[in-house]
Amino acid sequence: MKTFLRASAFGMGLAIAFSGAVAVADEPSSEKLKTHETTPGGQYQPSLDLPAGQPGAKPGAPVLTAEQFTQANRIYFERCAGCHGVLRKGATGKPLTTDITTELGGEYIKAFITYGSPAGMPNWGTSGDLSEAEIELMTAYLLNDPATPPEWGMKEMEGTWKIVVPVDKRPKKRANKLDLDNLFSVTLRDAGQIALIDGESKKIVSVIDTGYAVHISRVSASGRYLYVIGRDARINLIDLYMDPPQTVAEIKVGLEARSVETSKFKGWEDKYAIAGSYWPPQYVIMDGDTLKPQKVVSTRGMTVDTQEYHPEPRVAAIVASHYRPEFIVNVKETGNVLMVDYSDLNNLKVTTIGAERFLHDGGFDSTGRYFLVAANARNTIAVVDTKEDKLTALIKTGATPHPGRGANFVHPKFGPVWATSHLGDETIALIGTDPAKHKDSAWKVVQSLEGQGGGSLFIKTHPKSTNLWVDTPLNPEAEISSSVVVFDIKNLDKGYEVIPIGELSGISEGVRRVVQGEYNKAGTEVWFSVWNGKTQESAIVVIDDRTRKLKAVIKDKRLVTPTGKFNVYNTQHDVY
Ligand code: DHE
Repeated sequence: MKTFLRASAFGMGLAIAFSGAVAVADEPSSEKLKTHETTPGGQYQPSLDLPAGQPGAKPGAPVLTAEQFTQANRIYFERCAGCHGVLRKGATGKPLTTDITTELGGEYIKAFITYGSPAGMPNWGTSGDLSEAEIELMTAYLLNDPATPPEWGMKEMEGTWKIVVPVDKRPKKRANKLDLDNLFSVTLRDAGQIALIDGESKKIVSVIDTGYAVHISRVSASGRYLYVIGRDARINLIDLYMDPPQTVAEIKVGLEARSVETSKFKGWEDKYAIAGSYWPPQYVIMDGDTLKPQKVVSTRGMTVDTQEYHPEPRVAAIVASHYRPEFIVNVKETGNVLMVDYSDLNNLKVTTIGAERFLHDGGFDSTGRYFLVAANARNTIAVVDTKEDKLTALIKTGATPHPGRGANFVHPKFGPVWATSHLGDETIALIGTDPAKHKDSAWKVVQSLEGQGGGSLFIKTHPKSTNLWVDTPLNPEAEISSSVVVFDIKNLDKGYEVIPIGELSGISEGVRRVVQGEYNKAGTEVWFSVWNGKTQESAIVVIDDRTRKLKAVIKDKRLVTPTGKFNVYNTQHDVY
């Protein structure tokens, strides 16, 4: 048993008096620590960057100056809020409200932050991510009441809404000669930009400023408009018909966000856009061609299992139904899938489908009828029937499924399947999706493939391809995180071939994480990002899908931290 007693030699001039030394549990063994440091999940936690006012000092708790509070707040939102919640009421991590932290005591908290826990708390101290002074600061911060970031309603949205090019000043028809169907929108994560890259020539057509740490791009039903959302909840509406394509409207829909989508049901094409936010927990429906906000709806409510109130359930993936005028909104912490009917915004009808907690990302089956979404912290895939608006199944897969939008193909034995890889283990789960013709296989894991390791984020194939590609960017082994594997769909039992994308890029510096395969329109090439640090060289590596050989390496000093890539045609038509 070890007690953690450390004098408060506080680099920031903050003297914290903790009431007595607290004995804590055994320091984890070095082997456990190693496991913990190298858990891919620990490296993939949401970070937030929210402004929040300092609450009054809590009686008996260490006092923080405004400067210290601002620093602690930033660290909390960047490192902790993703798991412990903005309001510190707990999410995938434990609650950290002051009744609990006071009971635990300062020394215990310090030790926990320093060493982490095998249950999933990262070892911020021994990993070198936080200095001793920062850990002292965070401990003092946690002994005080949490800061509440501001709400963001219609007034704030309207205050940030900007029409850059009014609808009547935009071209009536396409004004450029680009092959729009085969254009790629590439996230330049740390540059706060996207690059539009021509699929044929592999040349950058333009680089457009967007929100901070852009997350995803989505394309309107007609293919004209591109919606890009940043972590700072800023949306750029880009008109692909202009020469060159450019931002025609902008809005900030909250303080933290990840998802944006556009109406796709027949008769409603391009009419509306929707964005979901992490903070405040809400979604907003906007006009599709201007982003004018029309309806803001909170997602606060009861959890699906224990039916307790959750104050900050974040909006994760959103997709547009092909069967009804509905958006499918996945609420992470409550585990509800909301079918939001946009045909009458005043008399808004929302069907709440109870699924499973911690919904994150997902995609449609090949028919576009069923939506499969990962309840990642529950090792489950939830299936929703978007025709009947009902939960179809909850399927246990491996540890922390992370499909992106998943991959659809016809299995030689089990018929149509949808696949997901996993963050927490090396398996790839194939789930039968055809209840009409392959009833016995439907909504079951019909086969589990073994990939090269955990830390996978995205899996991809194309209707014209017989390859199934699996990345592993968060695997702790450099060789694995800088390569991908590919399976032959016609002969899955043969195992995989490793393609060393990082090496093929010709880049020798950095970790060269290889992330997210994306096909060109024809399904003949697959593009991977080689994602290095902001000041290092990154690239996009294009592989010939048939031969699995290198076709091109796209390098350009403007390609700063490329991550997600969205082929216009495939994104517009939900091809994956
Ligand atoms: Fe993502 C999709 C949330 C970190 C690249 N990411 C999504 C979606 C959500 C989400 C909810 C689904 C959106 C949709 O379909 O509407 N991502 C989060 C996080 O909360 C998390 C864990 C941490 C954070 O603070 O953001 C996170 N994501 C990352 C990354 O670190 C990645 C690898 C690099 C990056 O650019 O930030 C990353 N996320 C992506 C990509 C998609 C995505 C490329 C879209 C995949 C697709 O094929 O549609």
